[in-house]
Amino acid sequence: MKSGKSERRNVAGGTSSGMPFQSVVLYQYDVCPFCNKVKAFLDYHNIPYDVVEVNPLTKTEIKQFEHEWKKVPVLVVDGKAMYNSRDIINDMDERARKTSGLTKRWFGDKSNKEKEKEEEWCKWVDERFVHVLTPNIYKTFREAMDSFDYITERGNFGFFERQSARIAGAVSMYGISKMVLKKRHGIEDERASLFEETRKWMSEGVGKSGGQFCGGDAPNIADISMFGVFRAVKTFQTFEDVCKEVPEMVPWYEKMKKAVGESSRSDGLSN
Ligand SMILES: N[C@@H](CCC(=O)N[C@@H](CS)C(=O)NCC(=O)O)C(=O)O
Repeated sequence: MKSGKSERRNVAGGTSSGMPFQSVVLYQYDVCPFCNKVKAFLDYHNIPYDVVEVNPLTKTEIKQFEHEWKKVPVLVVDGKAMYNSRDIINDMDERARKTSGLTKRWFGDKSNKEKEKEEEWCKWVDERFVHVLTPNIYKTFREAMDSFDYITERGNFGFFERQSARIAGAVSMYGISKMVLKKRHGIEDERASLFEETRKWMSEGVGKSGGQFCGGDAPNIADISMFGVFRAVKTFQTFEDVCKEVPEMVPWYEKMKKAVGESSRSDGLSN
């Protein structure tokens, strides 16, 4: 789907709106939760970016980077590669704050208490929520197949690669999810854990902020991260089930959707 923002996007050639970056390129897997945190952050700040879809089998696209660990996301800003979603977002946030022309939504200064809360929930998203969410998209074999239909459609696969990755991916992730991921993260019933953690986010993360977001009256980085992670699975059964079982999450998600706005990808695709 094309985004209405695309006409003012011109990453490779720089931008006309006082952006401090000439070029921002995200190396990603389309449904990777960590990549989706970064995309939500860039979209929120209207930072134009190019996307390079990495082939998860060969990883050819990221072999050029020197980092010892070959994971996505990698964000390359004016030729400098950055790794690890939280570091990427923190670094970009720092730059966003220094550049008044950059962001349409200036956060204002955060108190130490607000920063601590933001950090605590960002950590929780990375270390708990993402790991509870992932086995859900492979919960049944049907869901694993649906997930891989989507993953391989949006991902960077050749025609034959796609056909084999669909089946092989669904079979292996269905098994890995049951035998490894759930055990590693102490999950018995993946949906029940997901509903429980989503309720926790709403009651403790958002609920105790005194505002509509974890950040209070405006989203903080934890809101943006959580939104990005959910948005990655918005077409999946998992998301539909969360909306049904944890209905208090829906108004927050809708407000976040509005706050983040359309995608600022230069290819015009929506996230
Ligand atoms: N802590 C890292 C985790 C990144 C991560 O685990 N990415 C996964 C994709 S969701 C990955 O690239 N795994 C290696 C692989 O696919 O081989 C971050 O926040 O960026």
